[in-house]
Parts: sequence; structure tokens; C-alpha cells
Amino acid sequence: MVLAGLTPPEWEITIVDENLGVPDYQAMPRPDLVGITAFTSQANRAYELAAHFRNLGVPVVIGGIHATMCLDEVKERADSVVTGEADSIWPQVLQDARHHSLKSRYDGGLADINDIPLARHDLLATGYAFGAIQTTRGCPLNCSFCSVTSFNGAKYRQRRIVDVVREFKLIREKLVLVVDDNLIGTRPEHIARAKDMFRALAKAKLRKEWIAQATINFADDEELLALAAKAGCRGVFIGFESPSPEGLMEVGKKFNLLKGRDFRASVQRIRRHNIPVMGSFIIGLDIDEPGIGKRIAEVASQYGVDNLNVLFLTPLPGTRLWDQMKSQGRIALDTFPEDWKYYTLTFPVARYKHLSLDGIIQEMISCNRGFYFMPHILRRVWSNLWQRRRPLVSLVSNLSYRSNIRLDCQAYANFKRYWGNRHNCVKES
Ligand code: B12
Ligand code: SF4
Repeated sequence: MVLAGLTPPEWEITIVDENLGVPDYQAMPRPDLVGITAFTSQANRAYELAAHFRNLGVPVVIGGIHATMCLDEVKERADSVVTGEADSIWPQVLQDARHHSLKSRYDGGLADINDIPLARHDLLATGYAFGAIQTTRGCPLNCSFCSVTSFNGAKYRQRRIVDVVREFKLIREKLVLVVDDNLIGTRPEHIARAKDMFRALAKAKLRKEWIAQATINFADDEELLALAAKAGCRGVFIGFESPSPEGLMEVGKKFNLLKGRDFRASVQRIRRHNIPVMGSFIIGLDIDEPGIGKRIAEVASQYGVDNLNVLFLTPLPGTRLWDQMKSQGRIALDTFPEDWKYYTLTFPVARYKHLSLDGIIQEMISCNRGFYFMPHILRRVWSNLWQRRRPLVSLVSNLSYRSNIRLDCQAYANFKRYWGNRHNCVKES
């Protein structure tokens, strides 16, 4: 949608999102150019599509996070690869495509934030639960497991507020996902701009409700919280990562510990503004030992988060964690590109220091069973009912997480059948 906003009008654009289903490509008119984006976990599908169109003689350009982090792999499967943020380079790519002189690689680097166009929301099909918008790029933190800082940079860039408001107005859906990695930033000037943006969104009376990702310092400013709620904020996703200070140090997120933070008090401050908190944790850190799953469930309940999202520590290409695990021979699923399909953070693809394959899966199951134990869900819903904070939303979201546990168990069983023999705990090997 962003690149479509940068595409001159002489190009006719069709956006295909396979999240909505696979269309009949044969029935579509033959395109002049195909651009494909993919997360790492989707890379194999991207290659299938690239092969399909290249066989028809249609040039294929692949860009995005995976193309940037795995350039050589992608180069072999596309006519051209665009690394980095493509905003500045896309018009050039189109011009070269038109003259049949595509280069094998373009690098967009980091875009000037003021060059980011209004995304073409009008090109999306209907039927999405959420619209999406980006109001900032980059993250001033640099957690070891995360690709954002190496991809979008540590320099935190905020879009012009007037552009954000204009783009919000273009979104059809009432619910919106603000896709920023860090909605408010960390420095006083970041927070001041976030407040201005919330004021402008509230003033525009958009009647949108949105959820976003932020760091825990979101809780530190009552005015910021009040303005966010007034602007339509209805939920925030926060990475707590580990229940222990040692874990936070291990992943490079000591920011969470600054000022001797009281996590429960922080979460409650956010929730008092009617903004539910989705807490995210990781299982599989080097300090994690048997019992970590139960511990995370307990800590998340103690913090008072509304939902818990737990992921396996996953070495994504381009991260510091990748470099470290690779040098230690701990990337267990390493037949690429095939194995990328398991890099969804929902499978244990590495060798973990104190947890075997079965062990880490059991920790994940016990964590989710602990947090989504029915009496615990009812307690959360009851507390939301008591405080008039959307108890129904709380019930539905908790039950949907709970029902996923059964599906997860099936997925783990399949995963173990195919790949279990290649996993061994470092201690055992
Ligand atoms: C929003 C988001 C989601 C949303 C996606 C909603 C949607 N349908 O759009 C949701 C919540 C669903 C999601 C899920 C996941 N996500 Co996510 N997500 C993001 C996030 C925060 C923003 C993505 C975004 O929209 N950016 C805005 C656009 C404008 O930027 P962009 O896509 O990078 O595009 C620019 C360039 O890359 C380039 N470009 C991109 N594609 C192409 C293609 C061509 C042809 C060209 C020329 C250029 C080009 O041009 C664009 C303009 O500069 C990113 C972090 C980030 N900063 O990117 C993580 C991120 C992409 N997610 C990540 C992950 C791991 C996941 C999950 C696997 C995790 C999980 N288990 O939840 C799942 C996977 C889902 C799946 N289907 O497989 C990782 C991916 C790492 C990797 N190597 O793949 C990221 C980078 C976060 C991280 N911590 O590292 N995610
Ligand atoms: S705070 Fe979030 S977005 Fe920023 S580096 Fe850490 S995990 Fe990535």
C-alpha cells in the first residue's frame, strides 16, 4: 500500500494479499511487473510465486524484511531485490522495469520520514477486521532477538502529524492496527510529538479505535495515556520479554528496568485509562530453566495484563541473536529456505541452553494453560466487569487464546514428528 502510494498513475496496480486466500492467478491479466513482500516465515511461498511469474516471463522484484536480511538467497529467486526501506528507490525501480533494465539489486537504506506517502488503502479488498497505518519508523532500543533496529534503524523517525491524520481518514475499517514498533518512543521530544499526534487525532473526530505496540514507559505519563485514550487507543501490546532482570539483561532490554520499575503499577496505570494491555514474553532464554512457563504465567497474572502472548526465542536472520546462535552452532532448523516456514516464533527452532525440545514445548503449554486456566479467565473478566472495562471483549479474547492451545498442541506434534530428530539440547549434545 505504501509503495502503491509512490507509484506513478500510469501504472495500474492490483494488490494481492494471500492472507485473504489464494486467488486464481491464471485468471488474472498478465502483469508487466510483480513485486513480492514476505516475512521470513513466508519466504518459501514468495519463491513459489516468483517462480510462477518468472516462468511466464514476467519480471519479479522481491523486497521487505526477508529480502534485506537474506539477500543472496533471494537474489537467486528474483530478477531484482530491493533491500531496506524502498520509499526513495521505488520510482527508480519502476522506471528501470519500464525500460527493461532492472538491476539485480537496489538499496533504499533508511527513508526520509517526510517522503513516506499516504498508503493506498483504497486498493485493499474489503473484509479486513483491521485497517493498518504506520506513524513512526525505527526503534531506539536494540533488543537482541528483534530485526527492527537493524532494518529500520535506531533513529526514531516520526511522520508529520498532518499526514497521519490524513491517512487515518483514508482507512475504511473502524478498527485500526498502528503498525509502529514503538508508538511513543523513549525521549521527551518523542513523547511530546506523540501527545501532539493524539491531540490531532482526537480533534479530527475520526471515530476510529486503534491498538498499538509500545514500550512500558507508555505508563509513565498520565497526560499521554489520557490523550491516547481520547484519540481512540483501545489496547497496547507491550514486550515484557522475561520475568527476571537477568532475562531482560540477556535480551538487551534493560530499558524495562530503568527507574526501578514496578510492572504491576505500570500496567494498572495504563488499564485505568481503559486501555487493555497485551503482555508479550519469550521462552528459551539462556537463563530459562524448567519451570519458566509456570513462572511467566504467574508473573503475567501478577502484573495484571489482560492477555498473554508467549513466543519461543527465535534467531531471526539479521539479528544479534542470529549471529550469536549461529556462531555457537545452536540453530537447529537450518535447512534453508525450507526451514524458514517454522520461523514464526511459534516453534522452537534453536537449541536452548537448559531446555530440550520436549521440555521447551511443555513449558510453553504449561504457561498458556496456567494463564488461560478457566478460573483465572473468569477472575479477569469479573474484574473488568466490576470496573466497567469491556468484560465481553476480555472474555472473547481470553477464550480465543485458550482455544488456540489445543491447535498449538497439534502443531507441536507435527513439528516434532518432522524435525524432532534434529533438535538436541546443547547440554545433551
Ligand atoms: C504489523 C506487523 C505485523 C502484523 C501484520 C499485519 C499485516 N497484515 O500487515 C501482524 C501482527 C499480523 C504480524 C505478525 C507477525 N509478525 Co510482524 N511485524 C509487523 C511490523 C510491526 C510492521 C510491518 C509493517 O507493516 N511495516 C510497515 C511497512 C511500510 O514496512 P515494510 O513492510 O518493511 O515495507 C517497506 C520495506 O520493507 C520495503 N518493502 C517491503 N516489501 C517490499 C516489496 C517490494 C517488491 C519492494 C520493492 C519493497 C518492499 O518497502 C516498504 C516501504 O519502505 C514489523 C516490524 C517492522 N518494523 O517492519 C513486524 C515484523 C515484520 N514481524 C515479524 C514477525 C516475526 C511476525 C510473526 C512471525 C510473529 C508472530 N508469531 O506473531 C507474525 C507472522 C505472521 C505471518 N502471517 O506469518 C518480524 C519479521 C522478521 C522476519 N525476518 O521475518 C518483524 C520485522 C518484527 C521483528 N520483531 O523482528 N506482524
Ligand atoms: S523495543 Fe520492541 S521494537 Fe524495539 S528493539 Fe526491542 S523488541 Fe524490537
